[in-house]
Amino acid sequence: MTTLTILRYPDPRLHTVAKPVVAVDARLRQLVGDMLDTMYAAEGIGLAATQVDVHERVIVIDVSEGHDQPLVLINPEITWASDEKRVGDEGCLSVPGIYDGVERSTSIRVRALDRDGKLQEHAAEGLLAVCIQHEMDHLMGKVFVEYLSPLKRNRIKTKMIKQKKEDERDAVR
Ligand code: QAP
Ligand code: CO
Repeated sequence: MTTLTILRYPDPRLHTVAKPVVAVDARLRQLVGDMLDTMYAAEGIGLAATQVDVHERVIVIDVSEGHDQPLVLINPEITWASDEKRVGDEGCLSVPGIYDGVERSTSIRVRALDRDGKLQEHAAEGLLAVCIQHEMDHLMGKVFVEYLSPLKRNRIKTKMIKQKKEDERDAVR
């Protein structure tokens, strides 16, 4: 079991645009395994490679109750998104303690390679659809707080910087 360090907003590396994966090989499967370990350890429901400072198009998600249904999306592309949208509260492992409303399509279709390199198409709605859209934003260098007002975003930024300083102080104590 290997857990990776999750970048915290406002780290500028979170704004890197990820490149397509060129081969689903042993190195990539190791990355996927480490990302799943990291997501489960942090009690998250989704994690994009961008958040662990790997700038390739890889996402892991598990919205199941038992945390036993991992979904791995490599080079994901949204092939359809409903015009119907809804505002729902989101959080992010890179912005701990912050939750706010974001408008997303309620239903989507996504095409992606799985961890065996096989092309799959998934239909998603509800929390899964929201989570896929949230994680795909990360691959484009976008963090959910960027949908909020500049006032809210600046408050969050200040809070995160203060929290980081406190964490660093606690680490040497
Ligand atoms: C994205 O986020 C998401 O603040 C995944 O203290 C979230 O796994 C999509 C987490 C909600 C749709 C709805 C956040 C854990 C986990 C925190 C996460 C925290 C501990 C966030
Ligand atoms: Co996130």
